[in-house]
Amino acid sequence: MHRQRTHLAARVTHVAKALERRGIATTYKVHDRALANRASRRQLSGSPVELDETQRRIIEALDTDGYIVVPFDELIIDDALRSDVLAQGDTFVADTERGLAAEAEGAEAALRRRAGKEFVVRAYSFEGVTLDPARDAWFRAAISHRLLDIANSYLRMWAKLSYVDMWYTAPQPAGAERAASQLWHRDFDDKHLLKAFLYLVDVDASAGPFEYVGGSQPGGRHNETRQWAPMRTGRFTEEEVNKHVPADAIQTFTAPRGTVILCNTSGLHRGGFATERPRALATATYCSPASLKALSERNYAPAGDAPADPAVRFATN
Ligand SMILES: O=C(O)CCC(=O)C(=O)O
Repeated sequence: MHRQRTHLAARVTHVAKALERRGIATTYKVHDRALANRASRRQLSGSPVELDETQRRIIEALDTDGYIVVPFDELIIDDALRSDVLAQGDTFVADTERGLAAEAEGAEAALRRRAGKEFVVRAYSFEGVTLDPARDAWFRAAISHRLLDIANSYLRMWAKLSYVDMWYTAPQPAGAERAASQLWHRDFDDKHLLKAFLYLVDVDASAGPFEYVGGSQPGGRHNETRQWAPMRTGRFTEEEVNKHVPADAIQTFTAPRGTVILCNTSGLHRGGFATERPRALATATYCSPASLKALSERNYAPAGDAPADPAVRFATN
């Protein structure tokens, strides 16, 4: 009797979860086609932006390949902003290394990590931080028109800035296997996605470089492998990727400090499997309003009054 009840309860939970997943996916689709994203597409077409040559080149590459690598000084041309961001990165790296050293000495773990992805130490994580652009240079860069106009133009709508953070990935212990986002995957929470990764240290092959299958974004030339769908989670084995993707489509981004990778991570990607050297980067995610309605969570609240600029206000609220 007890065993039967346990079995039934498990089945009910399984069915309820499946229904919930279907409901979330339906909410996303409705918002993508008819509601939030439609309104957002109108916002962009109602107030078109002027892009310069660099921004146009970036969007063209993102459309074709799903990624582009840009030196930070081409992306952010404001010298003071760039140097503030890099200084903020240096402080984050120094604080994290001090925290890791203290933990190694037996201090209670005080650094921000997320369950299941403990190999990444985060500046903010999902702990409800309030970000003030006057004090947070990376946030300021993320909402600068230089970057926001690229995100909006690539996504063909006013984007939401859903995630702002800095990550530090310490080398894994010898013999560790790839786990979580170190394995090939597609982000399941939006197909209208643009992530920025700014390397804060030199990243070589031993520091867990970010990797991407060029053209694996929705609509791309290498998009056949288990295509993106809302809530479709799961990892891809190396064999599966190699079977469907030519070797030269796999991009491994070893690069110096001050390199930015912009990329649509609903395409196939992985990274952060540091083996010898640590990797540190600043990251920002732009997604569609449909994603925030159904599938994503914002990791910060903007400080102070709503920004006067309508596209920035929209992105951060
Ligand atoms: O840490 C990495 O390089 C991978 C990051 C990732 O999978 C993501 O941001 O979606």
